[in-house]
Amino acid sequence: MERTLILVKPDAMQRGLAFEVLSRLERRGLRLAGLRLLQVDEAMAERHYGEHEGKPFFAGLVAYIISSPIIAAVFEGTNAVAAARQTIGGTKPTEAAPGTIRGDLGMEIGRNLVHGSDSPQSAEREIGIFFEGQPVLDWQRETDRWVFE
Ligand code: IDP
Ligand code: MG
Repeated sequence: MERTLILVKPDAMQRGLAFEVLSRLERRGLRLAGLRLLQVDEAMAERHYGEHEGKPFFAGLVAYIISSPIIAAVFEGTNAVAAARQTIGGTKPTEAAPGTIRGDLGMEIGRNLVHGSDSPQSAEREIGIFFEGQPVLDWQRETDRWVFE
């Protein structure tokens, strides 16, 4: 089944919203397959956000993501990447739809609470960064047939 990499970013950690973020994704129907609390270092941040290197916000983005511990999670399900990004909402919280994590809980693009992979290929790359040598489980829930057709 498709997997996506979710990060609960430092602002959500600091604001006590970590499980609010994870809970919304879990309640959507996505199945948790991996979970870690970790401190990202600069090298890991630059690897994860490599596509944004050279952009004016890159230094601030790296500083933000290493500014406190974060939670990395792997969620899976049918179209997990698209489902998670829909629940997360648009990058800019003031333009994100109400009912989304960013639309309900965020104010600024540089404090937008959560990361979700943008494609299955990105998910695979990002899971490799955050779960290298760490367990990601294959399991079934009794309720899966009520969520996935
Ligand atoms: P995404 O997180 O919705 O996929 P991306 O365009 O991949 O958005 O950007 C990655 C992250 O970089 C965003 O979530 C946000 O934290 C930060 N970011 C993107 N654009 C800006 C900007 O213009 N100013 C400040 N931070 C930005
Ligand atoms: Mg992105």
